[in-house]
Amino acid sequence: MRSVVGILFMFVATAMSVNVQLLQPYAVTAETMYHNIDVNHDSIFTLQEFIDDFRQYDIDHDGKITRHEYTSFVCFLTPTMYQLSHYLFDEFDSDSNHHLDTGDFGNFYHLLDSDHNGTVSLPEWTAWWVKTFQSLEGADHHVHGHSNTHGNSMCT
Ligand SMILES: [Ca+2]
Ligand SMILES: [Ca+2]
Ligand SMILES: [Ca+2]
Repeated sequence: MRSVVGILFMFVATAMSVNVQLLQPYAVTAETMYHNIDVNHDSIFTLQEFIDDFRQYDIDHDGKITRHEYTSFVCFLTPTMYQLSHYLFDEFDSDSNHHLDTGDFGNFYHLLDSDHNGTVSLPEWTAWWVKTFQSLEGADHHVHGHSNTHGNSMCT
């Protein structure tokens, strides 16, 4: 399965509980994700590839991905990743309007494009994910304002 979160699942599918440290080394995990989302393998991850990747989460095909759609899909794939999926949703929902759409994907893409040259390179991609994975290590301690109690604590 080709998906950012799907690739994450490959690394943690055997975990009994959410533990982002199982994704270490983070740079290797991020590089694997980059190559999987770069569908045409031209070593350039485009905004369109990112949007296409997320389309599979839009269960009712209304062009928006709600938290419920996103986390339900994660539950379906790998229940052990359910809690982490809420943190990732918050990261992606850049305007905090509780659904993901092309505006969020554009914002996210430009956030990763740290040298503002219009494309997200592998080093730019890796830098963001390593930083995010490291920040999620402290997620249980509620360190940066994100609640870990959105919805149910486990898949139902
Ligand atoms: Ca939808
Ligand atoms: Ca949004
Ligand atoms: Ca760039």
